[in-house]
Amino acid sequence: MKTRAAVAVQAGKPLEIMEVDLEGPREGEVLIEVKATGICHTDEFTLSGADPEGIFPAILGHEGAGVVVDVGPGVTSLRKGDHVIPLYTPECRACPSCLSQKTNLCTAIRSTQGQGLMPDGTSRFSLNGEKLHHYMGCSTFSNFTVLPEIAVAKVNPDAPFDKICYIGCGVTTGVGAVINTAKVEIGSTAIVFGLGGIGLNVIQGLRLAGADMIIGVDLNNDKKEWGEKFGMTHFVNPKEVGEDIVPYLVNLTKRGADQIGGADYTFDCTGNVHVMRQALESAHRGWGESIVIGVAGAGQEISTRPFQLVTGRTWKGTAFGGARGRTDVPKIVDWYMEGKIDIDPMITHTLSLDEINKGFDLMHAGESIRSVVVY
Ligand code: NAD
Ligand code: AHE
Ligand code: ZN
Repeated sequence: MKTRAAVAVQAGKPLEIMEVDLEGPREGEVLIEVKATGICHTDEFTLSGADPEGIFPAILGHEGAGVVVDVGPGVTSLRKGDHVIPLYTPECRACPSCLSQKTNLCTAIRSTQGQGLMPDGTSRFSLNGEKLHHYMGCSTFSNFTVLPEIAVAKVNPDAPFDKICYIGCGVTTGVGAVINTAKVEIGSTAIVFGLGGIGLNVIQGLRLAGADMIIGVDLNNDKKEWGEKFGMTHFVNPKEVGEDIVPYLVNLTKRGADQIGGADYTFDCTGNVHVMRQALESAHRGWGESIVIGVAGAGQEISTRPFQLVTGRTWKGTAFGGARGRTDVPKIVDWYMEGKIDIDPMITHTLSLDEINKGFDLMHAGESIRSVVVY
């Protein structure tokens, strides 16, 4: 079949909207009509050329929602008409990682996914007979896409596509980092670095978990109002602190009899390795945990004095908020439908596929939280 898609032809170039060829689903695969897709900073990261796994030409996008329109042979858990969210972190429930119950990082199809291919090593997308690559196993910047059954979560059919697409990455990543990865306790102190589409969801996750002090750090003062909407209690702009931000934050988190300072939990939502260090070092001596969410470019490395770890701080990372997609994503959709979490105010811009490059411009300018493309 033919489908309209935004194609990443080359790193650093705007996406090109065109009609491409899409093969139907093979064994264990489903064809999905994507109804809406968010634009995540990770799409920008890959398009920019900073992603060591970036492959071109490719169809990017990994934050979608849509409807199953066809199923391949052997598919048992999905049928035509199901409302679904594509999963860049699948859940096969059979690989050693899934069976370990220690991680959400299913390894069943990770190697082909990283090569921009379906599990059988081929692509369903092409243009004039030339292969186009899949991206993060999702390629939601195409009106129709094919996914393996294990990478699809079936969700409440009453939920609006243009909002729940955000659960396909940003919402789950932010809320899940708090609940699944950090396992934040009631009364905790926390610092969130970077108040974009991920950081604001960390903030709403912290509110949900009952954190007392939720400090947001961003270079953009417009983010103060945004953070406060979702539960932030204090805002810090490093440019205005006029000193090293770490001692400033350690001082700010001194409470009652505990005059050591440092937050119980800190989160990097910037992808900047210098910020990751600040986040680790502003965690509390003895027990503070710092969670890396941001994705850093090829060649970037993190560093700190080992003494920071010797004295009891823990550095952790999280992908997709530690969520097991087929199990957890439907629950998060229900939380949204029940009013337990907010999504609507964070979707600041709704665009057509033809306008998708504007979504990247808005992100660069710091003017959007999430732009969503509606097909
Ligand atoms: P975004 O562009 O919406 O937000 C980034 C925010 O960080 C902006 O508000 C910006 O002003 C702020 N910022 C930039 N530099 C800063 C600095 N030095 N100090 C303080 N604030 C700073 O991006 P997003 O969509 O929220 O994504 C954030 C990061 O998370 C990206 O690196 C993205 O690739 C990554 N990500 C990771 C996962 C995962 O599973 N681990 C999932 C989604 C996104
Ligand atoms: N390809 C990059 C890493 C990109 C990355 O870390 N991706 C996150 C999701 S970001 C979503 O917006 C992730 O899930 N990582 C786990 C995985 O298996 O990819 C690189 O540096 O090579
Ligand atoms: Zn993402």
